Amino acid sequence: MEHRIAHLLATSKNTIVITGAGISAESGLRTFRGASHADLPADMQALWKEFDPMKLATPEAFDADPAAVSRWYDWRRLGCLAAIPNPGHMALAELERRAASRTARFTVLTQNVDRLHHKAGSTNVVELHGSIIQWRCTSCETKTTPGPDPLPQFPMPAPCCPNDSAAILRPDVVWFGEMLPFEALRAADEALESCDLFLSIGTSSVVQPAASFIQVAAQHGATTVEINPEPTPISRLVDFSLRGKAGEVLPRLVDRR
Ligand code: BV8
Repeated sequence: MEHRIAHLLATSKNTIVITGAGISAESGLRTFRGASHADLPADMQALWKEFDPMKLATPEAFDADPAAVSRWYDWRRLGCLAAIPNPGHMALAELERRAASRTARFTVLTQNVDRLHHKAGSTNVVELHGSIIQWRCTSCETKTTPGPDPLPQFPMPAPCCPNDSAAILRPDVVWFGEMLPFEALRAADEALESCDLFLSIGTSSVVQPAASFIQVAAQHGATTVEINPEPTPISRLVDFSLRGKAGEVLPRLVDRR
C-alpha cells in the first residue's frame, strides 16, 4: 500500500494534506484527545484536568476567566515556540518541494496552531484554526507576536489600545463556536476544487468543518488516504487507511521516490 501511495504522491497534480494534533505529537506537543498529562507540572495538570480543552478553547471560557485561559494558552505557546518539527513535518515540506519541481500543487491545511509546518519549511500552509504564536487585541483586533518569555500578567494589557486600557489580548486562534478565518476557508475551498489526492494525517476527524474536507475532495474525484495510529470516523471511508505514526510513515513514503 505504501508503494501505491508514494506513486500517487509522485504523480498527483494537486495534493491536499490535512493535519491535526497527531502530527505534532512526536514533537512533544499534546493532542486534544486521549493524551495523558501525567508528566505535566502540577499546576498545568490541574488546568488540563480541571478544564476539558473542548471547554477551554471557547469564547465562554475566556470571558468567564481570561486569566486561566490565557495562562493555559501562554503555557502552550511557549511549548510550541520550543518545539521542533519532527520527521513527519519535514517529510511534508520535502513533498511540497518535489511537487513544485514538477509544477504540481501541494497544500497543507492544518488544524494545528503550533506553526511547526512553517518551521519545517512548508510554505503553502493554511492555518484553519489560527496560530497560538500570535495574539490579538480583543478591542481593535491588532495582532501582536509576543516574545519567547511568558506573557507578563493576566489579563494582559493590550498595548495597541491607548483609548481602551480595559482591552486585553487573546490568542489568535479559532475557538469552538467561532467561524474559521474567511481567507482560510476560501483557500481550502479553492484547493479542494481540483484536488486529485487528499491525505488526512494525525487527526481524529471530529472537528468541523475541517473533518468534512475529505468528503468534499472525494466528491471531486480525489483519492483519499488516512495516516493515523488508531481508527477514526473516516477510516472506513477512505481509499487507503495506513495505521502508523506520521513521523514514521511519511519519511518512508518520501524515501520510496
Ligand atoms: C464553526 C484551536 C461555524 C484552538 C480548535 C455548537 C456550537 C458551535 C459550533 C459547533 C457546535 N457543535 C458542533 C460545532 C462545530 C464545532 C465542532 O466541530 N465541534 C466538534 C467537537 C463536534 N466546530 C466549531 O466550532 C468550529 N467553528 O463550526 O463555526 C459555527 C459558528 C457558530 C455556531 C455554529 C457554527 C471551530 C472549530 C475550531 C476549534 N479550535 N483549535 C486551540 O488549539 O486551542 S480545534 C482543536 O481540535 C485543535 O485545532 C485540534 O487540532 C482540533 C482537532 O483535533 P485533532 O487535531 O484531530 O486532535 P485530536 O487530539 O482530536 O486527535 C489527534 C489524532 O492524532 C488522534 O486520532 C491520534 O490517534 C492521532 N495521533 C496521535 N499520535 C500520532 C497521531 N497521528 C499521527 N502520528 C502520531 N504520532
